[in-house]
Amino acid sequence: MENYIKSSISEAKLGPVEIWAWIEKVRDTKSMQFIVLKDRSGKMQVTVEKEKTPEIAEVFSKLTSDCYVIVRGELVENSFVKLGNKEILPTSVSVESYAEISPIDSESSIDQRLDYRWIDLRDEKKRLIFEVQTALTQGMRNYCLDNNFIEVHCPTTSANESESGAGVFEVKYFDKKAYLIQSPQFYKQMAIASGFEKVFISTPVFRAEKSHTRKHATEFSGFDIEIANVESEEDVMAFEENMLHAGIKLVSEKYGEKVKELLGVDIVVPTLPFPRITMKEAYQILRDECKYEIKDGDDFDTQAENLLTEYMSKKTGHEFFFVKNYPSKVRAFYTMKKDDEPGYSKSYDLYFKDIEITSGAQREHRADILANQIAEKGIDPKTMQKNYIDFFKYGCPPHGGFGLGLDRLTMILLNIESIKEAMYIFRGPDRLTP
Ligand code: AMO
Repeated sequence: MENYIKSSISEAKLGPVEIWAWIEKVRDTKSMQFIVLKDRSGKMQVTVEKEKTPEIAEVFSKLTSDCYVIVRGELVENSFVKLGNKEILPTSVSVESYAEISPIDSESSIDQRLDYRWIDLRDEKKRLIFEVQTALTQGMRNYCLDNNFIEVHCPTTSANESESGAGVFEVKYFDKKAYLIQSPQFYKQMAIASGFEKVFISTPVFRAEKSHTRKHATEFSGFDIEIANVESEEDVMAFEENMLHAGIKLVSEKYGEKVKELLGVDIVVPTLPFPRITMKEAYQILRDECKYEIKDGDDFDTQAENLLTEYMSKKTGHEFFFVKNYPSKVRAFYTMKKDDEPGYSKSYDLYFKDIEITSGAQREHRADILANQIAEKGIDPKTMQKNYIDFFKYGCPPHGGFGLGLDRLTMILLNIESIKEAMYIFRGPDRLTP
């Protein structure tokens, strides 16, 4: 009885092997069969001489692409085999799963492909997106851990909305109404009031917005940070640019070459610091350089954003830039106002190429001022007393933080056309499956 060594395709050694793999294709000729197996690590040929092993040939003759098999046999060298100059001469094959003909192919539309996302993802180019995302979060996470951060896990339900303006999903919570979190905003600020000083949260975030754009999803992955003892938004921005640098550097080291080869994209590790402009400077640039009419105090619309990002990219040659000190009226109630510039706040957004990937700010940590700011936004502060404003009534350090959209970051980093392809499973206004 031969002792077959179970291994992945790339690790298989010459001699008796056992390979668990997908069938990529079967080529059946009169006297021979050539089968290509594939797993995550690579591809390998199985060669069957029909006359020698008719019972094995019989099994393979019924198999099509995407069946899943366990093949045992002898891995031998053969310089005629294009695929790695090796082949398996099988002694047995067991079919673990038969596959019907795939309902999608390379011509299918993105929405057809998303209907069968698990098949769509079998492509190594698609898998690479998630290998990159894993390295990206590993790099960012390591940066947080090296800086003594605590990771906290929080509920995705809440009694309140935290981001006025962004839509919220209501859920039935026994006899009460609850919301799915639009951001872990309250929970991360609570950690600061708990004395945790530096926290990060990786969590699903929900937005009930009927937007059909390349950058909107109704549920996405938030990577959120909150830091105590910040003196302004600048401390938060400095942390973020370093964290992103660490994440992208790891991606470049681990996957730079593969991304170039398979996706044709250069992973550019950004230089530090990232360029910064204030919102007032942005108004000036839009009016003077881009000939775009915008009033002080207004938020950007899409056209303003496009013009500004194009200008900044030309001017700085950098793929990232911060816009800081937004008018208070366009920012959430938790944002600290600027003392020295009435009407403006200690807030920022970070752009990566033409897409906003982060919002951040120093927060208002004084309970009475916070309650006033909530009222100014037309919300009754009593509705947020117990589960938010009270966090700041019993002592709380000054603090700030940011929310980073991981899917948008992945999309821009890999030059992917739509967020639908940058996230593992997309959720949008018309999609709740798979
Ligand atoms: P904001 O609402 O700007 O800020 O969200 C933070 C980041 O989340 C991503 N994002 C989205 N990604 C995909 N689809 C969407 N519909 C979507 N909406 C937002 C973006 C965005 O920059 N609480 C604050 C953050 C903070 O101040 O800490 C917040 O949620 O990348």
